[in-house]
Amino acid sequence: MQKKVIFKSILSFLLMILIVLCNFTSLGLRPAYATEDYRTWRQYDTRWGTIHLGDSTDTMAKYGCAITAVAMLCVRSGAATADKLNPGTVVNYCNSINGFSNGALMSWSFITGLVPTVKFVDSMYYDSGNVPTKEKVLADIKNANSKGYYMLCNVGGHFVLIDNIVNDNVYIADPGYDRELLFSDYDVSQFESLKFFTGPKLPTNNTVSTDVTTTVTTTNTSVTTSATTTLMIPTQAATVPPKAYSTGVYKSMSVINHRSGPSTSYSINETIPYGIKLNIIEISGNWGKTVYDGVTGWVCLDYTQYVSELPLQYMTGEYIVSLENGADLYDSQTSNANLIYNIKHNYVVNVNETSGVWGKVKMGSNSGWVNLEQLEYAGEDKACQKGDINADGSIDKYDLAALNLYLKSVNELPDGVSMLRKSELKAADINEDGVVDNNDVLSYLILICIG
Ligand SMILES: [Ca+2]
Ligand SMILES: [Ca+2]
Repeated sequence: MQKKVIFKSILSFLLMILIVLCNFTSLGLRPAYATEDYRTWRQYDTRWGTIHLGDSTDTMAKYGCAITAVAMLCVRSGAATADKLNPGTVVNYCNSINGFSNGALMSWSFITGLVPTVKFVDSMYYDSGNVPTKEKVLADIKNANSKGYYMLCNVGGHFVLIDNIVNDNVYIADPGYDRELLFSDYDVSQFESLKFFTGPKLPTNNTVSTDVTTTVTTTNTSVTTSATTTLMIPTQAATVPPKAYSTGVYKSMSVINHRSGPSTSYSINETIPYGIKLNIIEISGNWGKTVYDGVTGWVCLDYTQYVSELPLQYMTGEYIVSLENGADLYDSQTSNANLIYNIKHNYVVNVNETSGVWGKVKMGSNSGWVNLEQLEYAGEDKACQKGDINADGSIDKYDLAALNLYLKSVNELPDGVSMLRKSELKAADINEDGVVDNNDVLSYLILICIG
């Protein structure tokens, strides 16, 4: 008995040491150098690559370009130094204020809470009504630069920092790749938007901000570096680049009102949750006409984000429930019909038939209809490496956690609703016996603990 107790305490002591060691190694503590160049920051850096964006399965390594780019912008503008702020600090802060929804940033203005002298001003979107050509984008960037803005560019779903403008060359700092010239490295026709910010001083085409001069080698030798520290932000507000809305598909970026006419003086038909894709069929100023839940009305487009040109066509295949409150499955194609089931947030369903905005989902021997405006099309089957369920490039505790959650959910969910996509399930079957079960958990444990 006595021996057993001693053995137990030795075991727990060893376990404690192991846990402490694991914690330190998993933090990947590296000395932070004041002279670190923000242009070398990559979203997949081991210091922050495994941090999740909110409570989604998305990681910095996979979707951290926006956070990494905004961290770069803070240092580039002289508002922060690389020894005090990096993409890890920014994502942790954003998580602490619940700044993500489904892994997507709720608002760029969050950064002011962490770095008070950096402020998000506005976005300029490119689309069929504002076609991105090299001449157009270059003029927009030069114009915004002359107004005192620092900029991020969405080059097709990926964010980069506009670092320097030298004649007609736009140099970038890229969170994903070792790329440095905007127009040579990216296809301008894919550009989606520019994001404008102000910093503690006006941007100048200096080679680097003063905080990071020591380690940087630069090719922009002909640039003047004068007056980088003496310029101050003008007291009057800078002119915000005008927004030109055009018809197309827009996504609600907050809870918005669906009104009977194009101004706030019209009555509210219904509120539209965050993350809903809307077909905007007519424009009146900053208002867009759209049919939502069978009713024609208007939404203020300032609270939306442009997604694509019309029309929004629904395809069959896997869909993910993007709404916090889930999506309702009805016995016919109207929300007045009988409710069959509420499919919870982030769950996956297979839509095997579509009719307008409605998608048919088979659930056991039953089937029902769900409004596809409330779901996110999962796209083509993603290629998952065996074991890497969340497709972040490594097989680790996060994949194991995803597997455990899945196994727990299987008994509670009806046939046809799943926590994981088909391709993710294929990856989860790590022992390749055709079923996903506790034997896979065992295989994961062995792989993660023993390596
Ligand atoms: Ca993984
Ligand atoms: Ca298996």
